Amino acid sequence: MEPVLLYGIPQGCSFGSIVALEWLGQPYRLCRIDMLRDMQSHLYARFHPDRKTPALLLEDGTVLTESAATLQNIAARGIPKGFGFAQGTREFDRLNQRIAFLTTTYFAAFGPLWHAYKMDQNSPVPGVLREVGRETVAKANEQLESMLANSEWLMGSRKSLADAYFIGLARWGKYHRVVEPGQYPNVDRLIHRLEADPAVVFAHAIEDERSAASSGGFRGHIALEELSHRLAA
Ligand SMILES: N[C@@H](CCC(=O)N[C@@H](CS)C(=O)NCC(=O)O)C(=O)O
Repeated sequence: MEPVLLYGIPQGCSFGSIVALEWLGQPYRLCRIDMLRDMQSHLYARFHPDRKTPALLLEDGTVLTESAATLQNIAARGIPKGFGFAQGTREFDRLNQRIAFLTTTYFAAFGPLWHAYKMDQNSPVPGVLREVGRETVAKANEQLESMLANSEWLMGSRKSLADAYFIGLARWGKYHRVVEPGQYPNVDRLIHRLEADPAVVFAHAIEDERSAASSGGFRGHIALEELSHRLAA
């Protein structure tokens, strides 16, 4: 059976892995995880002991966690068509560097905002965390803004899986109301270019449970309960 991506809603960073699978064009399935409801189950812990998304169930029944690892797994499947790159090449290093920046610095910048989101809003702590988050997100966006100064895409002149992951996180600036339109023109240009991409339109439709037209190899959803027998012992 084809690989299955366990993606999280709402607003999961797994969004980028859905986009990546669409771009790859090979058969895959999706398993929807409501992060506020399904994640604490014993069953989910069998797929991801740390109870996070994404998780990629591979053909041999093993589960790959961590976005950086799942993206590189997806990239490697597309090496023959120039979608991923062999380790040791300059392109591999460049893609790896971009993914590393996004999964560490950029992802972590939003951490205080997500902590605040989950807290009792009557305490003064969420307000403080939101201020910290506003600063960390600004710093990370400034870094991105200069990376994109002379580049159409994060890797330069070609679209890559770093862009797929980026668009899943970039929306958090608007969601938490810490980034204004026009504040980072290069970042905004990349966001607009990506939002028009059919795979991104598809991933939004999937998350929102609207009718979604795949331009890749999507073979449908599968429930978590149905997946457990596929896990390697
Ligand atoms: N380092 C992990 C982070 C995964 C992560 O924190 N995922 C979030 C969604 S973006 C999650 O599952 N959150 C659920 C929770 O913390 O309860 C990765 O890159 O995959």
